[in-house]
Order: sequence, then structure tokens, then C-alpha cells
Amino acid sequence: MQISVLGIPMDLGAGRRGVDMGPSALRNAHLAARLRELGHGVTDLGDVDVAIPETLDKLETGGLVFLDSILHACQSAAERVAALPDGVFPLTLGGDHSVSMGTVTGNALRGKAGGARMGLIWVDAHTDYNTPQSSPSGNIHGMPVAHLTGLGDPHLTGLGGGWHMRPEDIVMIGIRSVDGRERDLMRETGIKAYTMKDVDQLGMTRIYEETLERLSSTERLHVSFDADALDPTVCPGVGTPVPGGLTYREGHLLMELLCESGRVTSMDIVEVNPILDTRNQTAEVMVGMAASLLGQRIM
Ligand code: DIR
Ligand code: MN
Ligand code: MN
Ligand code: MN
Repeated sequence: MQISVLGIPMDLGAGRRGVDMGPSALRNAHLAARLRELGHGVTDLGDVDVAIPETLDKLETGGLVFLDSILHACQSAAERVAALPDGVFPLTLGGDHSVSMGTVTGNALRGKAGGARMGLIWVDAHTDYNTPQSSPSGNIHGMPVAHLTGLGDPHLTGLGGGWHMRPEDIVMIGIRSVDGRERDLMRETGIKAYTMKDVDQLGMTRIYEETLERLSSTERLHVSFDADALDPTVCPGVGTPVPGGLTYREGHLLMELLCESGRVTSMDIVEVNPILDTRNQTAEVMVGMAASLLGQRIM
């Protein structure tokens, strides 16, 4: 397979600095070499241009912090991804999770004017379903899924032209931190969220099987993997660590099974923060997750 790597070095949507260095940390963890070892062709497209926060006025449109610059970076990411030829696997590197408003949109629009019916597997400690109104932090990285489904700030929901995710085409895995009003919004949608309780109780294999069944009428699948889904002992280099996360093996098992499904056509790796990390461990773990999704096997 041909894999195109695209970095979106943006930390404008997060409360803490440093995830703008995520793409660099992932490249340093031998991302391309690991994927080439699996027999893939890898092209690194470099990075999307992202504004430097120190050059910006914090309060932009509508009182949302850095809204204009986030919108611009997401738009560029969406255009770059949408322009990739069919059959290429886009591997997009964040950046904070607001980059996925761009990458998911770009992947849905790829090869299909008006947007494909794409399933979204959101691997995260958080549901990222805040709107500007519900958010206690005001950080846009806690809001991408809401905006992908058309809820929230009109500039951000406008990203895909008229395209939006159907809530029933979204499955979240690893959830253990949801804000009060965000929980109410989640309850009103058809989004399926597998919490850590579900992971403990059902096991990852059953969750995988249910997820595939649930998304069976979509054309293709996108995996958006927030490093904070994994336990902080596995991935310490994240801005909002939450105890009780996915184990190293649960993460790999999910990626291995998704690979076997043959249905995943794109992936994001987001929220890797080298400033908070221990010797680039988090980037190395996340490169391993990408390798498992793209065919690495134990035997
Ligand atoms: C929190 C944290 N729910 C917020 N969200 C994070 O700010 O909206 N998402 N960290 O990854
Ligand atoms: Mn997230
Ligand atoms: Mn998260
Ligand atoms: Mn939209």
C-alpha cells in the first residue's frame, strides 16, 4: 500500500503547549522506516502551515481562542487530504485533536464530491463532544466530534461544505472523562461510546466485533487515535492524562483486529506531547499502534 504522511503541528486547540511538536516526535520515532519494513511505500508530504501562537491575538472570532487559525489549519489539512489519489492511505499526525475536524472531513470528501458515508472510530479518553456553549475549558480540542456532526460554531461546522458525520456512524473507545453538559449532548446523539467499564467488562475483541457490525453500512473507516486513550503509564506524554486507560496490548489488539477487517482507509495520531513525555516513549508507542493497524504482526 502507498501511505502518505501529513503533519499538522498545531497546539492552538489545547490548554497546554507542546503537541505542535507531535509530528516531529513521531517522525523521530522512525515512523516511515517502521511502515516501510511492512512493505508499504511511504511518502512524507511534510507539514500543513500552522500559525505560531505567540504571533496571534488570543481572542479571535466569537470569543473562541485561536478560532481563525485553527479553522485555517483544518481547512488546509482537509484540502491536502482530499486531494490525495484513491488507494493512498493518509496517515495524519497531530497536533491537538482539533486537527481531526480537518482530517476527517478531508478523508470523507476524498474521491467523492459531497462526501462519502464514512465510519469514524474515535479512540480517546474523552468524548470530545463539547460545543463552545457546553465547554468548561473553551479549548477547541475538546470539541471536534460535535463540530463534525454539525453542532457548535458555524465556522467550524462549515468545514466540509454541507458534509457532516452521521452520529450513528461514530464509535468511541476508551472513554473515561466526560464533562457534565457534554454528557447531556452525548446522550442526545446516536454516538456509541465504549467506556473503560465496557472495555473491562466486554473485552476489546467483543467491542471490535460490535463496532464493525455497527459501522457495516459505511463505505470505509477512519481511525482517530488520541494518545491519551492509552493509560498514562503507557503514554505519559499527553496534555490531559486520565488514569485507568487502555493497556498497551488492548491498543495493539484493537489495531490488529481493525487491520484484519480490511476496512480502514485512513488514520490520525494526535495529542502526542514531547514536552511532557519520557524519552519519546509516547511517540514510540503510537508509531507501534500505526504499525499494527498497517499490518505488523507478532508472528
Ligand atoms: C475537556 C478535555 N473535556 C475539554 N478534553 C480533552 O476541555 O473539553 N480532549 N482533553 O482530548
Ligand atoms: Mn481527543
Ligand atoms: Mn483525549
Ligand atoms: Mn461540518
